[in-house]
Amino acid sequence: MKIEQISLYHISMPLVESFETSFGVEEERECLIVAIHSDGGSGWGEIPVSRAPGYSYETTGTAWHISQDFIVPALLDADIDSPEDIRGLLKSIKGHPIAKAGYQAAVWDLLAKMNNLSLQEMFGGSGESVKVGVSVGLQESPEALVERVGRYLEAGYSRIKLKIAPGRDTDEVNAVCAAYPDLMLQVDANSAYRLDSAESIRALDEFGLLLIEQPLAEDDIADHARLQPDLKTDLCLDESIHSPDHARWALDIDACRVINIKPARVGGFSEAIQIHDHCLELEVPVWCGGMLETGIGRAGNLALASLSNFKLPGDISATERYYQEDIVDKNFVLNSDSSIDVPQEPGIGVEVLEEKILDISIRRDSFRSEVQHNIGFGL
Ligand code: OSB
Ligand code: MG
Repeated sequence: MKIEQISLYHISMPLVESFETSFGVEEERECLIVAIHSDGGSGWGEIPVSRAPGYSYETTGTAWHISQDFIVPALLDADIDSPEDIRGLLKSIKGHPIAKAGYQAAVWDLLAKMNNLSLQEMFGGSGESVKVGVSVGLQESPEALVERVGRYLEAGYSRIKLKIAPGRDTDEVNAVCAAYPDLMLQVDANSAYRLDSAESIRALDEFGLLLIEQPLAEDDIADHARLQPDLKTDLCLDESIHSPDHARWALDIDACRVINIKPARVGGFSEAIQIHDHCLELEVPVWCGGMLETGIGRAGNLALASLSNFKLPGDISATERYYQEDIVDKNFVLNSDSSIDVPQEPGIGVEVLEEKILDISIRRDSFRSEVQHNIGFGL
């Protein structure tokens, strides 16, 4: 299959409510959407970056640059038989795993559709639905947080993740635990603490949390390895894991006992499956994280989360938790057992609403290779 054309869209979607974390507040979700066109059809992928480099150094700006100047030229006119080929073609481009993952995702979608298989079948997953939870942003006060959590429980979520930050941690967790003692609860610090200022992380050890996600810096697997032995609670790494190698290194030095797999953060679904398989072998549970993806990215995350070692509920919530209107034809809805159905149609399993994408595009471009046909150069 030859890659004939690549379309790139920078879109902006209003979130149903603002999402505050230790690195900032988001009201509008900006990301890039990729379409890869070949004679066999089109495949769609998402690059779930943000406008600002709060969670990752990759932003809509860096992803556009690395796409336009390096990724797209490397892929146009390439002959592709498998998503692995994309990895080979992009090997010489350093870093930028989230950008690369969008192209790999589009190729997975395209190849799956050509083979009439769902992504779940392509990945080797199983089951009709996957267990999910919800990630709750920082709130004004512990009381407001208890109220917000209560509404998510009413909506049917059985696992709650609280965002924490220095000074907005123990009182908040205490209040939620007092209000809902049997809740499956975990917290996510998004790298906001340092080893020498992690007293509240140690204090959180008394609450019987499912896990504590990324308390220390992204580039500090070593200090996570110092912290983990002092805690009963499992540490889980998110930002620190950018590749299968990072997962292996982190587990080699016992920096965590759980891994949050976000296929985009680790460079693509192939890398995500590799990490899953490595963890399965070591009996380390994994779960599927999220980055406020649109329906395009979330469809793939659902398929991935149906692999057997995704033992904990994913951050893959219903469409209405994120967006009033999505860019795919179906909304993901929460089932009564706190699960969401895995799409079963070919490829990502949902139809992309291209008109809608055009409506909300801030910038778009379409690339074709300019092949210099042999026309004799005028001789
Ligand atoms: O750290 O897991 C995170 C959202 C954007 C970037 C990073 C994170 C998150 C979330 C929300 O926690 C997950 C989701 O529901 O998509
Ligand atoms: Mg996280």
